[in-house]
Amino acid sequence: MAPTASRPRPSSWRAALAVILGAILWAAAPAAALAAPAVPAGSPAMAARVKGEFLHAWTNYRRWAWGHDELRPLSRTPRDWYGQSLMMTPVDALDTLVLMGLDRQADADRELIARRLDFDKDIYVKTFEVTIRLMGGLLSGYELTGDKRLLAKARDLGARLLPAFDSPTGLPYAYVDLRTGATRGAATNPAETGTLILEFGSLSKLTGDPVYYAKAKRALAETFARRSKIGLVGLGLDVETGAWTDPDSSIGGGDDSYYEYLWKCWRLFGDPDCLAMWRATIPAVNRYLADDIAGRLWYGHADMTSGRRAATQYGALDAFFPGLLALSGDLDRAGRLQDSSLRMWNLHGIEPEAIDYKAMRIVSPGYELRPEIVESTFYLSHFTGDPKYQAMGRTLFDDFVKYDRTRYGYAALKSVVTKEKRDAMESFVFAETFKYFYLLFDPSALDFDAVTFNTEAHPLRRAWAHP
Ligand code: DMJ
Repeated sequence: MAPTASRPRPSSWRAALAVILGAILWAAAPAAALAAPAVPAGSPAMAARVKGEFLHAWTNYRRWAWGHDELRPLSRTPRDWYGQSLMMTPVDALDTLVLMGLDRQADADRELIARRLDFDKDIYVKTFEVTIRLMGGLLSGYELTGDKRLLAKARDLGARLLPAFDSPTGLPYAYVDLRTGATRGAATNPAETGTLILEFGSLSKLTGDPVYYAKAKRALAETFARRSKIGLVGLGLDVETGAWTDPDSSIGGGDDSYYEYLWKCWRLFGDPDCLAMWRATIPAVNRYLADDIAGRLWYGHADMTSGRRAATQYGALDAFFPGLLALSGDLDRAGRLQDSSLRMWNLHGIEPEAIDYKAMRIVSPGYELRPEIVESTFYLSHFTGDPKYQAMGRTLFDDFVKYDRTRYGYAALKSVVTKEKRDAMESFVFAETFKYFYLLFDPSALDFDAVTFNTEAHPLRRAWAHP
């Protein structure tokens, strides 16, 4: 997708005509017809602010940590996850730089990656994280820029990760050594076993080698096959025995993107098996995990076998779910749950990692600069066209800047109560948090219908079908 292939901005007379026609249709149309997506106009001033803040973080990353995985935004020192850099921030940030039209910075970043990113390292890496951040970022970077060096890197990485799937069940080990292919970490969860198909599948389609799609799809299907009789998955899974080690079921961390990839695998590849798995899963999620407390919709935890409520906990990671509900067509639940996410955010002016939604009190007080609530605001704005979501995004962004901005970037919070900062700025801030803010306020920057975002917000398209 070339960034230039973006939606044209409607001229003012066309916009006026659309409003008049909309009003006529509103009066005449049946309720179902009103659900059609209406892309909001956005806010150029807010988009410019977001871009300015993104540049503040990026410029400091460049100055103090160039080539390293991350910048520590309080001490202005670099951090590498595994002692050696895999360029998490440069790869995660590349497509955001392109979408924001920061061409000079994007070119410099792309050269850094193409020339210096080297996967031939004797280190155990997390299969899931490296796939969603690095493979996802390299693939979307390739699709946006046409730079074949990025595709070659993605392929090299994919080949090095393949041994992860060599378990007795086909479920991937949590860690694989990039040089030797040795594996470790039999203990894993559905998010880690089931969030690989978008990246590995795209790699197969782009290279013509079916092995990647096949391995990742098997891992997804093996996860699904282990659902309980009532259709839920748990939280802990052993890749060697295939047995559950933790029966807790939720939409939160450890399960979250497993659901996401069931739907998105269908959306990106049109794979009917993925649609069937989604259809066999989402009713159970809505039945056993959804929770109505005083007229408000939340999603809590339940035992995967009995469906009994295990905890009334919801958090920053769960806040992706309104976006997924909206993308899959359930705007009613999506809107209600998003209102609850905003309530969680407003408890202390910025969201904590987790709350007990029944008592409305904090369970885990940190804020990691997570994107999920912004992501859902973006999807809801796209699908409803309701200006309320632009206003919501403005509130979120104002708070984000107010509490997280530092002299050298953006910092996580130790506690949303005290607002004390932590010396950490994860690469997903560049890949996701700023990107979803930007696209919320400038929807014309990308053709939404042409792409499917991986769980790290890297837009993937059917590039193999329409090169
Ligand atoms: C990101 O790496 C991805 O969005 C993942 O699916 C969940 N956690 C972080 C952001 O919070």
